[in-house]
Amino acid sequence: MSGRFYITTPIYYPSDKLHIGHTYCTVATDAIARYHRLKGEEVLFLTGTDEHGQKIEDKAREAGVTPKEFVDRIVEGERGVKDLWKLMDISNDRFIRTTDGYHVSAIQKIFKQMYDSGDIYKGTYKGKYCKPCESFWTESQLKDGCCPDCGRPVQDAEEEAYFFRLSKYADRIRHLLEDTDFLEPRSRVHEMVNNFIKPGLEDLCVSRTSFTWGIPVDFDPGHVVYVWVDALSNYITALGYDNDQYHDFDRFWPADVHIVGKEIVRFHSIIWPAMLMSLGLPLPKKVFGHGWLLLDGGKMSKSKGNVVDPYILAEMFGVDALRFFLLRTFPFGSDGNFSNEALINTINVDLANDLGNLVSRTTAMVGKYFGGQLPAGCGATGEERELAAACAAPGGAVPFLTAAEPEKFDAELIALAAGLRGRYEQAMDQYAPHRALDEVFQVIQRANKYIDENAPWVLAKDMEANGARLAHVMYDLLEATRICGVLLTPFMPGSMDRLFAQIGAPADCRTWESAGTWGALADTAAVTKGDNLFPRIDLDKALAQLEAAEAEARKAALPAVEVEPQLTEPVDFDTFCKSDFRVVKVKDCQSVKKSNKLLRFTLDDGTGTDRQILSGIAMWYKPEELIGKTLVAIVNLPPRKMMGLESNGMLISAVHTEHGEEKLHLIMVDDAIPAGAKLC
Ligand code: ME8
Repeated sequence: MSGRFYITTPIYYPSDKLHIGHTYCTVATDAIARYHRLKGEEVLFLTGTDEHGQKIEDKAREAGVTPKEFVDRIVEGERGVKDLWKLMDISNDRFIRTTDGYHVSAIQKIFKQMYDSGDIYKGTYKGKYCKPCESFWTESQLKDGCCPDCGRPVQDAEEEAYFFRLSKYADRIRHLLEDTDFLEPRSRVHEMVNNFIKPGLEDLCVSRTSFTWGIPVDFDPGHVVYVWVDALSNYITALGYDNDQYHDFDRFWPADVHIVGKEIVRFHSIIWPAMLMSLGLPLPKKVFGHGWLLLDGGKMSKSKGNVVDPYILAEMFGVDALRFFLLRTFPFGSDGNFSNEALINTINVDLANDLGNLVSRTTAMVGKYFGGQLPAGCGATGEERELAAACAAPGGAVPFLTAAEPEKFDAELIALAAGLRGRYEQAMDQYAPHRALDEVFQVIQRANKYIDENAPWVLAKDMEANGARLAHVMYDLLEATRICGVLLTPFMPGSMDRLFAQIGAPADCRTWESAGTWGALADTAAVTKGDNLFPRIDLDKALAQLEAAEAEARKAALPAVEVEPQLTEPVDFDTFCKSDFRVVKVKDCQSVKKSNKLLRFTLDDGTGTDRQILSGIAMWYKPEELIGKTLVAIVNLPPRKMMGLESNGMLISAVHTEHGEEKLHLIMVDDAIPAGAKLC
């Protein structure tokens, strides 16, 4: 198998930390890229970050840094985009940042090329702009007066701008969408044609003058290139189009597939092909629009406060378990509801129970009954190899199985496992990783059933009579496990390495070729029972831990120390002097019944009569630790009743916020200062 495969993810906005929804898209693309590498293809997998636009300019201003400093922190900084992809074992070959110099100058050339050919012209933009989506809309495209993508309010916009003649390409785009399989799943084609093409494609505003954080139009200072023209072009600039940074354009363009989320299908299936047509370049072979991961039925977004942190999940459950869950659970083209419970259940059922048990039972039995090595000659028979070859042949159906038990069990397992690669390939080629995984798990489940059918522990009771049969059963289990392991590698690369080590599968038994061959594993392979590949997770305990970890992370994301801003309104000196601050000594301090806030102080204020003050500080101090302390109080406030008790004055404390949590410190002064001393 050979050939080239160029696959891309969308390039991410580094305006906030990435969440599990972004991770879903990149993990899916990674599994598809790894699948093509497994098949022996030369793969170029591109991802990156889309760093321009008003949203980022605004966020940087809020954070008090330059836009470049802002994006640098999110892309390159600790737990940033690059760190996340490393953690998730993403095997991208290239990472583009749209602030990279070569991309910036290439965009200027691309823009000029379209201008020179007459496809970009100058006009006046009047319309609606959705700032969070960085999208322009016409009145008729709005949904209830709001952005049709995110539902947020839009702003009026009018300015001199450049336009791209999108309307000119309407017919060709319609043909591309309706008459080819350029865009999948098919349901997205109807969406595009009905919502955008049929109402009439209007020319697209492709420059802005109201902000500066973008790629300047070099022949007209003051204009910056519309962020989507800049972003979409990453797929060709990262190959070296119009730049000398890379030299892969001729080898890898057109792309085999752009994997994108459903809300950006419009940009990829209408605007991007039109831009390429204008540049006279071939079109990508496919755009696949996957669904969203939803939380409680809504799209994940930071603004809704329901972000699920992939770092926390990967650290708690393991990177491979998380990767697997995302692709096993949600049909790739549709939306799916994410929940921590579903994640844990999938790990327990599929990975710990089905796969984990198969591996640990098999390796343990080979250890127990054969000292970790099966006898030579126990492997696949000639007949079995023939059966497997018939099932593995393209379009090969399972022949009618005539064998009697127990050979019937062998034949069924072999037939199912031998045909697996073909079924898996078909699903992967249709961008249905969930179906590919389903096929693998049918074999895993069949293998577990095969253990019960053969009851090796019964065979082992009489090794002299049954030893050869038992060895053959063990071999079949190892071989079925190996084939599943090869096909699971694109999904869980790290764990499959460990699996192969346990079943003694060398490099040539981990290949695509070998996944289609029953009997590739040597019958005398050295088998070792290692640690459980996927330990079972206690649901309740893990949910509580997750909640605590998420609360901790939320807290850590808040500023370390915050103090209230100082008042700027002046107070005249005489007014200030009317406040009477005195040193007081705590004679007694008690909690107040039925209140978890108040403490009741009995104070010596130097007058000879005890003063009672109630203070809402029970959260920070225990009453007994305050007895004998020297504090400061304002003593000329009018009396106030709290919980039926009178308070005469107020104790003075300092307050600030630490990681979102309010902290309070009573002002304590030198014990040598006598009660009643006035503060001035
Ligand atoms: O759109 N479920 O960047 P982005 C599934 N910069 N996928 C999700 C998701 C969710 N809950 N949330 C986000 C952009 N995504 C542009 C792309 S490409 C030239 C420019 C997906 O960071 C989303 O659908 O907002 C998109 O495909 C990707 O994450 C990046 O989103």
